[in-house]
Amino acid sequence: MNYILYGARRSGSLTVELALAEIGASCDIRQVDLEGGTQRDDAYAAVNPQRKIPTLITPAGETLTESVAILLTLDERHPKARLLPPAGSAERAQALRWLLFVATEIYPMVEINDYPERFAPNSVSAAGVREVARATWRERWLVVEHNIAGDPFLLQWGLCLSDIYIAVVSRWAQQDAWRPTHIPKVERLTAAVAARPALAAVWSRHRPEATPSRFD
Ligand SMILES: N[C@@H](CCC(=O)N[C@@H](CS)C(=O)NCC(=O)O)C(=O)O
Repeated sequence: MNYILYGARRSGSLTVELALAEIGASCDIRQVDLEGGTQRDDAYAAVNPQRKIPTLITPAGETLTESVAILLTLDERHPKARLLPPAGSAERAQALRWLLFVATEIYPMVEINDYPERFAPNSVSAAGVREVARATWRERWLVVEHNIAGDPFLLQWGLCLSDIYIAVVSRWAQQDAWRPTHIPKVERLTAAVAARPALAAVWSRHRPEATPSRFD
């Protein structure tokens, strides 16, 4: 049986799809219509109680949620793919440090950007809440930018899961005009992820051109 990935174009499920491509594992994609809000349906909540994507069903039938948990599980189960530096190494510690920074400090801003009304009490404007999220977003990406130690990847060690995560998440929140001048290392890293032979086909399926969606 293949992996089954619940996801949507350009969304967080792309991190998992890219990791599976790097592993060389095939997966069946089940599209979730974020624009139509089907992730909120009870049928999908039975798959992922948080009503978000990604969700990965393993060949053994286990349900995995939370993008970082999924990626770390894939690394454990496919050691030959070298998705992270070796356990116990200084490089792995840095890879985990920045993977978790993006997952916990930056990724949550995108929910505020995409759905500001969820975070705006009655008297507060949703547009104002979104602006705060975008300012925080930019500030935190600068922290990542200044800690990219490799060229083009995060670490001199070479591509790891943190690069895939940085490439996918950095495209969001409508910051296309800001990124090239402020976070050029993130841009170079993303271009290298997109051009990697094992990943290029998946990347260009999600981002064939610059057609923005509400979730970019
Ligand atoms: N902590 C979760 C966050 C997942 C997440 O926010 N996914 C977004 C798509 S990138 C989503 O499903 N949004 C739909 C919603 O919030 O209704 C993870 O890392 O998997």
